[in-house]
Amino acid sequence: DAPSLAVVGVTGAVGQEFLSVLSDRSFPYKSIKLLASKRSAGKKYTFEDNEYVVEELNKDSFDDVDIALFSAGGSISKEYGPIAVEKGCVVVDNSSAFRMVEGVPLVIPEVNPEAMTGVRIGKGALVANPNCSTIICLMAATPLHKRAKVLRMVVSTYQAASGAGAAAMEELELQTREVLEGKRPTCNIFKQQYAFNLFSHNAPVLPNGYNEEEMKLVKETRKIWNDKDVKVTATCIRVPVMRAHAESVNLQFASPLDENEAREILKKAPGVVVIDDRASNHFPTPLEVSNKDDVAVGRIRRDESQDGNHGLDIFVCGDQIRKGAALNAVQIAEMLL
Ligand code: A2P
Ligand code: 11C
Repeated sequence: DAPSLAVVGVTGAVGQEFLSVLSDRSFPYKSIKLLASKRSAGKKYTFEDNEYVVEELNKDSFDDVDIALFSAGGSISKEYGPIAVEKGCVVVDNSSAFRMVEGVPLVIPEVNPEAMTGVRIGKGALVANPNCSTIICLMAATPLHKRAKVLRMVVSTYQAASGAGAAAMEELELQTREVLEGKRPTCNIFKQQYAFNLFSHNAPVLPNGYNEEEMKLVKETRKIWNDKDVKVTATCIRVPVMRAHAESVNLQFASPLDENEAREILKKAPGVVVIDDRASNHFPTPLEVSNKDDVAVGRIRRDESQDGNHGLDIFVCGDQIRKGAALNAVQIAEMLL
């Protein structure tokens, strides 16, 4: 029997993408329930030729739901995730609420599918979708890690508006227009001007000086790779790009790995495309990966500051809403079928 589905946060940027991805991938379902806040209750969406009315999320929403895709923020996940699990639902949660909880699988299907062992329809469970920056980084770094073992990874991100939700995307568009018209830009989502600017990621800054987004890259990588010793350091920056993140990743390996072999490994990696044309200076861009499933990798080169072939630099771009969120979550749900 096809599962019954629920989408929590359906009016949001990721919620809408859940619907597109489910449809694109012909995900089988018996029924689908669209859930959001009271503000959106009654709103209508057409999905696969049928009209659905958004319902207000409540504690009875998950009666008879087999799989729920959540993307309505961490506090909603914390409140309603356990209620859904109690009712026997498998929750695939896009928030950070449960990622680091022991026993909750944190899954990128191409990277650590084994983490899904024992999770099945009919048995309530939480499964966490990693942070978008982590997913996009590890899609490229993992095939190299499997060959030469990463000892240390230095990540610098260039993160799109979509990571902060639909309202941030709207604000970027509005501000761009306002600035061009010589008006003062509206700053509701971020405290500073976003259009024609960039700034340190808006996540709270912690006592160690890193922000939460940076520490997610550190901790989530260790959990997903099941390697508590891997050294990761990150600097996360918000750039005025609509929906795809870019990341510069420097890798230090235990075993030598030359750039040509790395390029061949990445060409064969599932969910990865290599765009690495030095002659025409053509490498991945956020625009080229927008609305695409694959993560693009380029600038693959030996790190000349490291001995022998023990270091590589790569540049990665991935659609934040798709592989960074909705697609990865739907792929997790597909593993249950
Ligand atoms: P709503 O549109 O009704 O506020 P984004 O990440 O793009 O900002 O989207 C956030 C999503 O989370 C939206 O679908 C939003 O619905 C939903 N959401 C926010 N607060 C609640 C809530 N209290 N109950 C259910 N859904 C919520
Ligand atoms: C961003 N990754 O691009 C963030 C937002 O842990 O899921 C999502 C935070 C998270 O801003």
